[in-house]
Amino acid sequence: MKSIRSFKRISILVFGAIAILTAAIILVIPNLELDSNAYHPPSPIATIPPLVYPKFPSSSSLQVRKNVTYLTKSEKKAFTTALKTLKNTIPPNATLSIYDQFVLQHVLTMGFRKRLGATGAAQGNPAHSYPAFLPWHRQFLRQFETALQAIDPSVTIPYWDWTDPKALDIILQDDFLGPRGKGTLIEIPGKGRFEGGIVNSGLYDNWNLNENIHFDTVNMTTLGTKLLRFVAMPPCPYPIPQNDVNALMQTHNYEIFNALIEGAVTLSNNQFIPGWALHACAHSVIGGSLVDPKNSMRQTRILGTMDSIPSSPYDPIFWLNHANVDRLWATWQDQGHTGESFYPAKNMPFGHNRSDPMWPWDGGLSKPGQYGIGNLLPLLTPTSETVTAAAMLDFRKLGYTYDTIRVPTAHEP
Ligand SMILES: [Cu+2]
Repeated sequence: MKSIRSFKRISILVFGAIAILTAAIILVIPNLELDSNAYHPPSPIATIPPLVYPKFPSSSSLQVRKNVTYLTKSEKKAFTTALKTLKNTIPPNATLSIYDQFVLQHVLTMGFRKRLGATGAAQGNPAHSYPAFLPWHRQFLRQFETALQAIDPSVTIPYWDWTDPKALDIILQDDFLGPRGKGTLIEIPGKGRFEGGIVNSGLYDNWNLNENIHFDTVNMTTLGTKLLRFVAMPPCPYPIPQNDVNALMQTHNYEIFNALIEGAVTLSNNQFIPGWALHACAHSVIGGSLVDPKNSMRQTRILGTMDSIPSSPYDPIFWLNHANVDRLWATWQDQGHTGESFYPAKNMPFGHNRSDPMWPWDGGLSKPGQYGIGNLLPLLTPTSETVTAAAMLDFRKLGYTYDTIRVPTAHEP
């Protein structure tokens, strides 16, 4: 009798503790400040889903994104002319040009923190540090390409193969995306002297940046109204090692692929370790930052436009970098990682599960807080489009392909 009573008492205590704990979790979770430290991709030894290969569409009228080193003179001219038109066209009822609004969309993805005043469904950065990094940027590029094509239908976004040592010589020419920066010398103890600074010729005669959306993310101070480049500064190697790309392409798990290509972690002996690589290094190779000599993951000052991740679309090389990210993803998808089993369906922050809409294409479900300098949100023309990661998985459905992706033969379905 006594033991039954004490069992009952213990059960009530245990049940009560569980109830209190559950309530606490429910109350606390929505208030969590999600940041890149909160999410980790799964272990590299996780099980691999069965491989799924693409189904090719019957029509083959896909637009082709080309390697920048193969562009003809007239293709380069068409691309830069369309860029310049977007930069200088301010839509009716707007204060910012079409181009600047793309930059602002990208800046405001960093504004999804409660302490910045974010409201609504989105949790964490809708475009970076989590699984939607790849689909968010696929949609961002497709939108930008559509805007370019409204000016010249022949234009597609070329890609920059980071492993090709010739590519930068072609990109950084006056007849294309302009030279290295000049005028500022940076001395890094033990590493040497580097020159960078303002890029002011060719395309950039009249390329004024809005100083509130062009800033150093470490110190939150403006980087001014001119495009800045500090090319090939430490700590990233250039060209980016082919071995890093090969290792990436040998992974079979979407979350791991996504995290590795974004490039704030690297993989060593099946362990994730913080380190710059791939996409993040491509940003750094053009923009440049100063880092803590004892911890290269800690940036102490952003030098160039491309290495201020939020402001980076202000440097048109951004689009070529992300076309390469997207091309590697497309190639990986075609290697048997096609379809929905290769994207998390649940348990991710809102905006990062397969069927979640991704801000700013979320039908008004979420609103970023104040990020950047001043109150920037009113400068953005809202979009009515709703886009999920699921809708981004098949790049052919979006109407494009890459010159390195094989064309299906006639007998393939
Ligand atoms: Cu981005």
